[in-house]
Amino acid sequence: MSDQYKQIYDGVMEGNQAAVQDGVNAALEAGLGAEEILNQGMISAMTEVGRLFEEGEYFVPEMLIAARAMQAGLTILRPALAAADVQPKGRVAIGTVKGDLHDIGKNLVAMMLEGAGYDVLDLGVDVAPEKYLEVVQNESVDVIALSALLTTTMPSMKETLKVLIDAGVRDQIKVIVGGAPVTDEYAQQIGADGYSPDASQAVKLANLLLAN
Ligand code: B1M
Repeated sequence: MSDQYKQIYDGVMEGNQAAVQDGVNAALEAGLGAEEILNQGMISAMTEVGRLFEEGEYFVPEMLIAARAMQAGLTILRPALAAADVQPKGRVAIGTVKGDLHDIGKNLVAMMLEGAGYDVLDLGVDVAPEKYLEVVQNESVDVIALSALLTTTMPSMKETLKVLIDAGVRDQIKVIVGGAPVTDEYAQQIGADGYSPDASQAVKLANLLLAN
């Protein structure tokens, strides 16, 4: 790995926003391609962060600061990516379901997906089933990701699927679910396409479902 990619990679791993931004600026000035900077500097680091999280070496705080460092770098890289017409791996709309205001886990999932090369549309919290439907109908998304932290708001996941089915758009997209009280069994019961227990596995699930 060249020194410039390594500075970005190490900066993401260490959650050092300034180092990542300096590294991205230096790499762009040196004429390196935006896609290579994204893949070799950032996505490879976030993949490693996900692996360390799964192995219990990184915890949520480390993953959050790494994701924030990557976002800081992306802010600088985004115009160059747009100019280079780099295609995202897919488009994911993510939100916390109706009645639920918890967004820390959802934000982490959004950042990890973005770090993995997805175009992420963050719908925020307290997202009604009808809002997801509107997004599916108007925003050409590939995946809808639903987060719920309360047992009382989990039924909104089922309701969202029903609204998508009733509108005849269910087959156009993949629906994935997660959040502390959600289980694989529940995901199967409501007819979601997949469940992920954490942010790192949400990326793997999206990759699997979209065959990336
Ligand atoms: Co609330 N809260 N809270 N809360 N809160 C919990 C969830 C609770 C377990 C606490 C407890 O009682 N022990 C409990 C829920 C009980 C239940 O229903 N099972 C609870 C409650 C009851 C409430 C209120 C009702 C309290 C009240 O007012 N009486 C209220 C509800 C408000 C509402 O939403 N309408 C409430 C409010 C709040 C705060 C606003 C104060 C705050 C939220 C701030 C915010 O999010 N901006 C808050 C917090 C912080 C928590 C705890 C302490 C932490 C949640 C968190 O951020 N975890 C939580 C207790 C706990 O979990 N220890 C609790 C860290 C985060 C990284 O993990 O969100 O699980 P998590 O996300 C993970 C995975 O779940 C997964 O990946 C993430 C990263 O690995 N994941 C997905 C999440 N979404 C995914 C989507 C996917 C895939 C994976 O898509 C495919």
